[in-house]
Amino acid sequence: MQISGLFCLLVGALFNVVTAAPAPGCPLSGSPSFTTKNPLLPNPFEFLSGAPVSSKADWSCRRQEISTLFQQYELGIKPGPPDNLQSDFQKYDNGTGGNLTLTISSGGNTISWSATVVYPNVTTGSGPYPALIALDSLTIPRPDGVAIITAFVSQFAQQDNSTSRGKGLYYELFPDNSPQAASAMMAWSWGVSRILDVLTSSTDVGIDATHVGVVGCSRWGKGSLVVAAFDERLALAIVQESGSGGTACWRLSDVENVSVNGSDTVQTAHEIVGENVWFSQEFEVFANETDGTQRLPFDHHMLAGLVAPRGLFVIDNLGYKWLSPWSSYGCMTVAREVYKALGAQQAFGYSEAANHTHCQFPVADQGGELDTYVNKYLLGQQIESNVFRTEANFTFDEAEWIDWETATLS
Ligand code: MCU
Repeated sequence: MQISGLFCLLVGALFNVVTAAPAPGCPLSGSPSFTTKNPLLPNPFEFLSGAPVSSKADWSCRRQEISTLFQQYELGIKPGPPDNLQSDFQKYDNGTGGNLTLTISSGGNTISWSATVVYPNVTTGSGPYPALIALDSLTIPRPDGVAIITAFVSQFAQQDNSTSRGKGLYYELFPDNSPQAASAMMAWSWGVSRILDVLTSSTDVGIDATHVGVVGCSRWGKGSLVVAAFDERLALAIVQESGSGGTACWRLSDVENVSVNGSDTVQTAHEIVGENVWFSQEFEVFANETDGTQRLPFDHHMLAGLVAPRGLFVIDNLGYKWLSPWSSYGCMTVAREVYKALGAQQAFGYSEAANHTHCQFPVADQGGELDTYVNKYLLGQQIESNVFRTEANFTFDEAEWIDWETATLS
């Protein structure tokens, strides 16, 4: 078999994968109040029941509550591990990487999904290497010392337009078209979790499963945030130019948006659910109602909060109004409060650069910052990481958008 001009070894490794046990459950502490509209960004440090979140143990439960809420009302439900998962790694015979095939069965259905692995250019040693999982393609410079695993997520759950609902390998495995069925991004998250199952159960792929990150730009940037939010085994998320539905907050994007001749200047929840299938059908209830997102018991500062205290580096671009640069900066300013509460402020980096072409990473401006997060969270270097900046001339006054205080969790 020939792949990209490289010959595979005839004998690969075929093995059964032991999947992670589901996390112990913390039931929802109460019911969201969908009758009240809250134009401010909801309090991450208060349970639905109204009880305060005052310790790291509380946060662990609140984190699960927030995860459940996102699944129920925005992204669709992420199923547990499959009935059976087998993996086959065919190493290229020149040693530069290989092809990883997952055979996944659930409820009598079986699919096969492949990812490519490219090892770093190193002259000594043979791994295991830290790795970045790139969603569909890599849109940052390939970092030194890090393997790149390309996960072909658009094949796993399609995202061409609004007719892509329920199309792709994931839906052959889980043919569910209920309003709370996994959206494309939640399906990607499930698929990437299966790659992590393989990396954590076997050394054959040559990857250090404790130092794996995820990266994507634009729609794949939204995906990168979702993937990291819903799998705590990922050590780092690099979220590039994700815009609304990613690092922007729905409420703030509605405020930033100005309608010109009936068209949005900033992407809103209302626009996004008509454009594509990144979110669940359930979310359309909120997105299609005027100020409906103000009824949600969360916003995307809390999605980013699910990644805490792990590494998160958000890269933005001021060149596209559509990507809601003020909303993203403001939303991430508030998300940082979760990192602060956990004593992990350095794990969260934010950099918003001046106008450049979408997804063309400006190395001269942001390359050093990117290296810092990769070096620290994938290569294990003990260094300072204190990036939080925008090159915009706007300001964001946090006090206008929150009516709660940051907890100190110990
Ligand atoms: C920034 O991500 C999206 C955006 O949400 C869409 O409205 C636009 O059509 O496509 C962007 C994208 O993924 O560009 C590659």
